[in-house]
Amino acid sequence: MGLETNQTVSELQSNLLTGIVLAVQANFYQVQLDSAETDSAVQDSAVPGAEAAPSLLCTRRSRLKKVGQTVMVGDRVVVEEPDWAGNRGAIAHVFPRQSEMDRPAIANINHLLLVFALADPPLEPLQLSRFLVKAESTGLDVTLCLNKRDLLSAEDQAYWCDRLNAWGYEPVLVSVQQEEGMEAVYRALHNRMTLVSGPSGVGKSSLLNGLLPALDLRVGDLSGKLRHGRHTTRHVELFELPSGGFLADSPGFNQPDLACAPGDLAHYFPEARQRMQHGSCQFNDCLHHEEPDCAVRGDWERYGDYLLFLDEAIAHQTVLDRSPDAETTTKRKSGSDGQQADEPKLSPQKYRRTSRRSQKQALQDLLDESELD
Ligand SMILES: Nc1nc2c(ncn2[C@@H]2O[C@H](COP(=O)(O)OP(=O)(O)O)[C@@H](O)[C@H]2O)c(=O)[nH]1
Ligand SMILES: [Mg+2]
Ligand SMILES: [Zn+2]
Repeated sequence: MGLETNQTVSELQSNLLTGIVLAVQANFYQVQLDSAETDSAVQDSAVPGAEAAPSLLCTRRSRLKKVGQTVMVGDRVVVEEPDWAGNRGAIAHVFPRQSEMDRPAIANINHLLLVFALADPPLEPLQLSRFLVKAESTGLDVTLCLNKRDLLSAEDQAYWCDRLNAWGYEPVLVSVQQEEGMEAVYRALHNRMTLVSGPSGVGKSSLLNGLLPALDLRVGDLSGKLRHGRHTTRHVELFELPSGGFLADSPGFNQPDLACAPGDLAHYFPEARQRMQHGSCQFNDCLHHEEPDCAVRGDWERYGDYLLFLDEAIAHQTVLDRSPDAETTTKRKSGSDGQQADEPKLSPQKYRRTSRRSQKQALQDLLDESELD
């Protein structure tokens, strides 16, 4: 009794089971516990064959539901009532998020790895520009990785490097297949929470498979397990890197929408940012189009892309201005969709008293099943 009340805050904290949400399906959360604190807990419970950092299939405490606290992939959480034998637990607390994304729904990402192919499919500058602007709009660090360099001559590789340098980027050229240039990718990923993004067919799944040998993701959109066509990575899931850090594969999307405020757009082009640093426009609200005395308008390569995206941003803004509710129907903010996520889609009884391996399998089956439609 006396001992308990004399516990310091840090002692209490060190008794908390904390972890990270790797995957979410229906109202189940796969939580990987932080290894340092689970070592002793697992040893205490003397579970034969228990690994150093087990992952538990968790539910969300009803207290969290009541206050509308959602749980997302990437969330750092406190787990209570661990059932080591059944690998179950309950999420009792969600730590404040460092970042939060809507599509895909993921928390605490601090780095984007944008992957494009130099060839097969051919590198489309406008598409790359669109992805880069979308990436810049998140405010996160961006690493641009150009894959399949094995398909290009040294001259053609140098051409793309020079061209992208002029855009303000230093791309990392790799061949995932030939395992060339990968050291720079490892360095960029080390100890970060990275979301991998890019169009389909550029080698994202191949890259993740290379980084996480135990993974065996579908390559070429064919299921490794089910051999079922038309599979795309739709559910976001986090994977721990052996060397430290986490990676998430994002659902493939080919044409990210540029739903930003027109006045923000120029800030998402490094070339325009540089021009704004060195000079200033006559008008504070200059959109760098036809205004007099503009420091940004000029003959830089992507100025045409800027004008094209500006039209899109203005069109988006016009829609928003006309209907004040448009934002809420197109954007699913966390907190408001909490109820939706609570809809029980599967009976929890299904998962009782099963081994960790079969629970992991069950979650994977869920993920796979819901990708079949
Ligand atoms: N030549 C070449 N092909 C690659 C390379 N990396 C991946 N591929 C191929 O590109 C195709 C698409 O790869 P995948 O990983 O499924 O791309 P994802 O759609 O972005 O996930 C597959 O046929 C891969 O074998 C590479 O470095 N060089
Ligand atoms: Mg893929
Ligand atoms: Zn201007």
